[in-house]
Amino acid sequence: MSGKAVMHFINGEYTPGTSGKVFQNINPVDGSVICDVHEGLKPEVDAAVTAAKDALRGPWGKMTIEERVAILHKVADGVNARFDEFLEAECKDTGKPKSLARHIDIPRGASNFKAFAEVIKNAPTETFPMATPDGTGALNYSIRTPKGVIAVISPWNLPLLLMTWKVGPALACGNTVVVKPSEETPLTTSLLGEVMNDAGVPAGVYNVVNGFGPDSAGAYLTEHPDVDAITFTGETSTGTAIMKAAAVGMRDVSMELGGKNPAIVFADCDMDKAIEGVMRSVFVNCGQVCLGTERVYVERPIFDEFVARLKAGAEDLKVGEPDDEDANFGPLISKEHQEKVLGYYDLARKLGANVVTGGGVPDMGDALSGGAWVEPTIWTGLDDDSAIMREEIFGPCCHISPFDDEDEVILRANDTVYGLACSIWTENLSKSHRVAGQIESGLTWVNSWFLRDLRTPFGGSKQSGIGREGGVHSLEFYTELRNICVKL
Ligand code: NAD
Ligand code: 6OD
Repeated sequence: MSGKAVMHFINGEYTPGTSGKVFQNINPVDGSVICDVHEGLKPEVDAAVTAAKDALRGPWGKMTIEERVAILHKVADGVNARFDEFLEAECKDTGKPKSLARHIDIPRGASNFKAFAEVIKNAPTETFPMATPDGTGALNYSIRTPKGVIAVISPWNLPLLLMTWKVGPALACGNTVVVKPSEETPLTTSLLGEVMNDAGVPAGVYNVVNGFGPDSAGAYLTEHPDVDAITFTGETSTGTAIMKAAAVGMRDVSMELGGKNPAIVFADCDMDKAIEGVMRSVFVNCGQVCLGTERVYVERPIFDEFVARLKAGAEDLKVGEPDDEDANFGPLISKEHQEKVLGYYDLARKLGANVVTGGGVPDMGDALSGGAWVEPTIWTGLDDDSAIMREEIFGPCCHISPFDDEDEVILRANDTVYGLACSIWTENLSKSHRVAGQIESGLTWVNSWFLRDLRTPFGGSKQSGIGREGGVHSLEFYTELRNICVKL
């Protein structure tokens, strides 16, 4: 083991807890052990939730919005001041290229705090003056108050970005949080505790308990009766388990779940832009982005050219370790996930797919042979009802199918239990609006992908989620809107 064991962060202090259990944090690049992680069970979760509940009644609960906003700006500045440490930690946990995390994960980790500080500072509420029979009238006005203790359960694919995407608005609205990061990626969530202390966030406002889901910190946290709401990002099946836990005590949930996202490429697209965009949406972060494309539909006249150019792009990706500044393609998160993705690679072959490129494990040499590497992979030739076209793989792979007309492709794109994201590639403005409006997903991009404005609603339809976060929509989840009626 190389690093110090990762501890929980409870009531402003790092603690190993009392469970006496640790698990290993494994480096996906080569399978080596990065460090041990203390596992939290019921006592650690109890301590964190109690600290969070008490902190609501402490200085945090009495601060003005302006004071809270100033502190959140300091948190963002604190992340930026320690940018290289966050970068190192994130890339160690995930194996992703530093060139990627430097532009996405860490900057967004900081900006999530600033964006929601601004939202809460500028959020209006409503007022209704009303007439009364005695002629004196009454005034209704609404106020937003914090919901209380928020449980934040986060995944491993964009660990800091997705955790702060929840913690930022939760704190901006005056709540306190207990975070359970993914067992695969505990480092940046832990490091953020130091930043919170340095920024003057009162003890108990930001708490972290490490561990797994079932029979571990995740389940104990979501079952805890003093947790007032649960915000979750992860697999749809995990979201189902968490909703069941949340039903006890009628706790509110926000669910950001899986997807099987389509890209629709019309013959009148700008081919260079479409190839560049679909390359990113399929392969960035080794395909481990919830918004990523796994089904590509290409209008028949340009099908062969598109397939050939995407193949060339995939074969041009530079596979490498995080420190390799030329690398734009890292390993998957774990050997377990590698096994799952390779299982789909095998299944595609068995189902008769044409393997356009990839389908195996790259030769990374002896030193990296214990890592979770897979090849970027493209298939053609499968039916829309095959498992490859229906199940979320969450790897660097896509299937490309031809289509002949607009109505057909809309039907096929919507033929899924998921509804998270879609991208449409066309230079025809009317068509882009017409098609976008008929796609059953929470997020549709035209001639772009993962272009984010944090003021916009973010979330999934169907089995991709419940609720919307982002901008003022986050306030709906992280606050109670109360009406006060004053008889004049
Ligand atoms: P996961 O569901 O396996 O785990 C997510 C978190 O839930 C982890 O912290 C895990 O420990 C915890 N957990 C697991 N079981 C639990 C339980 N019973 N109770 C409480 N907590 C539990 O997801 P993952 O593998 O970490 O992430 C990949 C998945 O996340 C993919 O399906 C992807 O599409 C989805 N995702 C969705 C979005 C979105 O915005 N919609 C964003 C990122 C990832
Ligand atoms: O950009 C975001 O705010 C966000 N929640 C992205 C999710 C990416 C999924 O992997």
